[in-house]
Amino acid sequence: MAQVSDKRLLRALRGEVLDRPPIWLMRQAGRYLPEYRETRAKAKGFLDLCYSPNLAAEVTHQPLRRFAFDAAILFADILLVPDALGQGVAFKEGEGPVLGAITDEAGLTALSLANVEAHLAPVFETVAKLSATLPNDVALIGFAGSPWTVATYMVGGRGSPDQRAARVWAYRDPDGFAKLIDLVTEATVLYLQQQIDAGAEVIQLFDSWAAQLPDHEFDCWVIAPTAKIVAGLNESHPDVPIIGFPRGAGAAGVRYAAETGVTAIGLDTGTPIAWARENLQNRLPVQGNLDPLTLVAGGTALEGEARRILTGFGNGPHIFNLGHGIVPETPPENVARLVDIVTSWKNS
Ligand code: 1CP
Repeated sequence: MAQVSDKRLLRALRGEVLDRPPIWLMRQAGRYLPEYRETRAKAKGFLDLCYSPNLAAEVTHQPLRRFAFDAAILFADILLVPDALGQGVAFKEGEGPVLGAITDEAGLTALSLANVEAHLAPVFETVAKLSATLPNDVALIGFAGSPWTVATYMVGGRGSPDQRAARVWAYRDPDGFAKLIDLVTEATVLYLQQQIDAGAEVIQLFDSWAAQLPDHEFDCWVIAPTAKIVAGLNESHPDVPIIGFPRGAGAAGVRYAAETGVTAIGLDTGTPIAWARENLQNRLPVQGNLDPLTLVAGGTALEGEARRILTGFGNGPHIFNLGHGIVPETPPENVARLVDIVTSWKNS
């Protein structure tokens, strides 16, 4: 039988209320660290960095050398899945990701599951390296984008403020759009199973663009595919906890928590603490939800908000994190200050 881990993140995910919550931060590796920018300059491009196990493992380690985080998150990107499906993804300097947009069912013929696992093999190698080299008390988080969020990039061809292209296709031709979602769902299950086999101890599903969907769309494109991924992973790897992050879901987060089967739910910056305590934390562990911009501001704003979250969620299972990723202009010393506040906290 698998041994029960006493790593702080895993204890919180089992529902334990701890003396202080575990802490890790979304995008804890990245452009706000000078050593990341240095490693990044050595790679040919961003994708090359993701597909080079030595470099990807190095940037995953970098924040842990500076800060006492309780977890490391694999360095990769949610858009590796469309790349592995054959869509062709490029990261242009200063512009973000660019993909050859697929806007109707005919476009799906360009995609195939056949090469997904072989294409993503370097990522599994990164996970294996991390699993062998991380400190004993640090949990290793693997991740993927959720199918809806990944599809918004596949259909739009780039990031967009309102995910218009995917939403229009989903309304115009729900059956065709469902085929795209099913394909991404299947690829994601394979991808995450192999991350776990290589040593990932926790999985996070990023649904960064889950806001703005009406009830029926939220059920079809956010809840249903997430539930399929959770069921697939539970079947092959029943002991691995899954954190779902449906950013911007608001009150629909209650249905998401009840119906997807996720172990824990990530809360964005705008989620009111008292509401989340009563509607979510009473049923499952919650993660979040410090505004990443308090980390840019620092000082009393950072300390006040961090303490408000620690106090607000201190009586139930909680993982300290941001409500969205660290932004590049964050001073690293503010991250050090935050980790200090959280790791010296004692719940009363
Ligand atoms: O040039 C660079 O160095 C690129 C910056 C960068 C980084 C550091 C990108 C491009 N991706 C990443 C890494 C990354 N992306 C991680 C690594 C682990 C960590 O957290 O430390 C993770 C988990 C992601 C996930 C990701 N990628 C998401 C979901 C989380 C979120 O922030 O909402 C999304 C939406 C992406 C797409 C993406 N990757 C990169 C860019 C510029 C974008 C587009 C964002 C947008 O549309 O606004």
